[in-house]
Amino acid sequence: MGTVGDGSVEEPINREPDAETLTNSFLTPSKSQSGSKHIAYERNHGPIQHLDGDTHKLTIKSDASLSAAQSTIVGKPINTTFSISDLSQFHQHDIVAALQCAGNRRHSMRARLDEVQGIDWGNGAVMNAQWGGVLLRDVLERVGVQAEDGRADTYDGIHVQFHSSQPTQEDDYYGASIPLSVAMDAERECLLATHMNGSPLTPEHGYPLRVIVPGIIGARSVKWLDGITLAAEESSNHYQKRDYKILKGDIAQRIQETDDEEEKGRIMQDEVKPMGDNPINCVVAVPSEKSATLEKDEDGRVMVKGYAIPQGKDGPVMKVEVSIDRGNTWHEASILDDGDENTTHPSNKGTTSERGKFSWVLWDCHVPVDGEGDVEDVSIWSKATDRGGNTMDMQHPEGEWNLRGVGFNAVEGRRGVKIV
Ligand SMILES: Nc1nc2c(c(=O)[nH]1)N[C@H]1C(S)=C(S)[C@@H](COP(=O)(O)O)O[C@H]1N2
Ligand SMILES: [Mo]
Repeated sequence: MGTVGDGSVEEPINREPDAETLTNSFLTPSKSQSGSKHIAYERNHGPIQHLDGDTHKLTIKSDASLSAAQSTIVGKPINTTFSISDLSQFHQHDIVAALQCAGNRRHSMRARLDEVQGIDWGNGAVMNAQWGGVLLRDVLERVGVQAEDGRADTYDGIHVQFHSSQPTQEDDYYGASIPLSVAMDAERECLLATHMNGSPLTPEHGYPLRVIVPGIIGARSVKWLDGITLAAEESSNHYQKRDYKILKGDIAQRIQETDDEEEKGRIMQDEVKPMGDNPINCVVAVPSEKSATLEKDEDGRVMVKGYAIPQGKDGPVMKVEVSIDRGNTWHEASILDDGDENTTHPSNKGTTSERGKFSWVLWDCHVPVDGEGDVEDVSIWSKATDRGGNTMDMQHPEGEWNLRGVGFNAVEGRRGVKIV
């Protein structure tokens, strides 16, 4: 049973903070201190679920689609059920990871490039949280999946499908999948999460159990998780097969030109691969979307602030640079949380050398402004580089269009700003 404010299948709750509020803290709280304001973004394709953590069950199965060889890896046939209390018996693991909706920054793409389909997200459809729970890998190993370290290709063609019995707008449940190689990758640290920032998940964020797939678009981090199926196919759920895809060029054109809904779906389903890793991203949060002017300080500098997210598992972000002259001069930003204890794996100190590999970084930069007078129509660019060497596309500073407005990561953060 839902309560007022949970949204419905027809009108789910979707909300985000403004980017300035969002970047006030390294870890994004679910709500403001008084509890009156939602802070961490919420993305729902159906009503928020209120589940009972004492009776909730997660069922893990293997599927008949697996070949004989695949069944050997998977340890066939699997059909096991865990309660939340069963899961609490596994080694408890914490990671700090950014969770970003693929539609983050869609408004900028729409306003700047061309019309796109989807919720008009600003720059706040992202959060950075400390997630606690158990490693998906540990649970899969327990039910019989072989750990094939160094031989990940033996997982080829096997998918881990996630299931949530939540009615959704486009399907009768919410589902997603990831390749088994990702689920078993020790470097990826996929979690079956029960906690966010040290407290049990709130209903909004998936209580009592959700998936967290670090470095991969938020759509795969299934909330209110009640089923996992190991199969030779991706999840057949709408949100895996017919949504969250980058539709551009000829494919976008064909989809736009046909009125046949079935044909549109078929093209999306059969011709385009699902989105996976987040692209590297760097976003200007201050000046916020609402402010059209920036004031110089007594040293003739302006203050620009933001956040940056690494690509896939190639984090952390090592460097952020800012330009207010269309890329002629770059100024190195300070990464604010550098060395901060929050950027480590909090309860696993000493067991990993990784510092905030899946975390965002917050940054700020004093940018010197040439000359005395006001400057009109300034574009603010910001560019991140991660440990894997990924950086942002300088060929298309304004960004590149795609039909669903997903994966936007333009270096141009703001345009039309006046410096006074
Ligand atoms: N069951 C379920 N899980 C879900 C969704 C959903 O609608 N239902 N939305 C997905 C999407 S698109 C995103 S971006 C993240 C958002 O997580 P949040 O609401 O905790 O911010 O959850 C994912 N998991
Ligand atoms: Mo999303």
